[in-house]
Amino acid sequence: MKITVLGCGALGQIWLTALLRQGHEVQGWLRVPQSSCRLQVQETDGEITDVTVPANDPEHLRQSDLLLVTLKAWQVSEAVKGLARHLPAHSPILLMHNGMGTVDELRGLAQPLLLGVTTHAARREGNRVIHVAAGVTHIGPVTESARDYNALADTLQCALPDVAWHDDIRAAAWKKLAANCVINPLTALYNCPNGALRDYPEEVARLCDEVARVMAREDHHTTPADLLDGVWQIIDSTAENISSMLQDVRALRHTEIDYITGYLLRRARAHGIPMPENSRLYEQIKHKENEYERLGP
Ligand code: KPL
Repeated sequence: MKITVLGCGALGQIWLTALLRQGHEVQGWLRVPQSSCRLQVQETDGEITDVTVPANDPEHLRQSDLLLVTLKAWQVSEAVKGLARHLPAHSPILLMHNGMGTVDELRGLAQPLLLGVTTHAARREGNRVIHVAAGVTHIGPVTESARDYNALADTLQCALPDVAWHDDIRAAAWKKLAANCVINPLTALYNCPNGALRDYPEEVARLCDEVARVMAREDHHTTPADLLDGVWQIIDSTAENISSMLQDVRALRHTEIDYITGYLLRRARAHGIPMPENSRLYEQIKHKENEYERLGP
C-alpha cells in the first residue's frame, strides 16, 4: 500500500518503521515541509532502525491508499482539512491520538473516517524514539462510508500487532478517554510517573466516578467499580511511564487537555451532569499551560 503518515513524532515514527518493514511505500508528512524524514527507532527488543523516508511529497499523497494521522489532538483538524483536498476520496483517514472531539471537527470530509486508540507506549530520547512497550491498537469506523474498511485492521496487524477491529469504536475510545482523564492531568500536576498515582486512591476513584456517569448517559454502560478497575490496570501496566501530558508540560508544549478532560466536560454539560473533580483538574492544567504559553519560549 501507499501510505502517508501525518505527524512524525514518537507514535508516527513507530508506525512508519513498522509499515516500511512490511513492504509498504510510506512517506511522512511534517508541518514544516521537508523532502525526507529520518526515523531512528529503538524497538522493544532493543533493535534499532535508522532509515530515511520521503516526506511531504504531494504526488505520493495524491496516490495514497491511507492517511494515518498521529498528530496531537489539537493539531488534527486543521492539518487533516489541508491534506484531505489532495487525497483520493476513497482513501481512508485513520486518526490515532489521545482524547476525543476531532471527529466532530472533521464532519463533511469526502474520505471514510476511522478512529484508532492505541496502548503502544513511546517516548523521545534526544533524536531517538524509544518504543517503550508494545500494546494493542483498536480501530473502527466513525463515518458510514468507513464501515467496510475492516481489512485495514489485517494490514495494520501484520505491521504492528495487535490490532483489533470494532464496529463500534466509541466504547474503546471512551475507556481510553477515562484512563487519560485520570492519569494524564494527575501525573502532570504531581509531576510523577503513572505508578505513583497509587498514592492518590481517593482522587482516582472520585474522577472515575464522574467519568462513569457521563459514559452511562452516552450509552456506554459501565459501573464506576469496573471503570476504576480498568484504570488501575492501566496505571499498573504503565507504572514506569511518564504520561504524554506530563511530557508536554515538562517540555512547555500545548497539552491535549481540551480533547481529554475538556471533551468530557463538554459531554457532561450536554447531559447536565456536574463534574466538580474533573472541572478542578481541567482548570489547574489550563492555568499551568497558560502560564508558560504566556511567557513564551
Ligand atoms: O495514554 C497514555 C498517555 O500517557 O497519554 C497513558 C495511558 C496514560 C499511558 O501513559
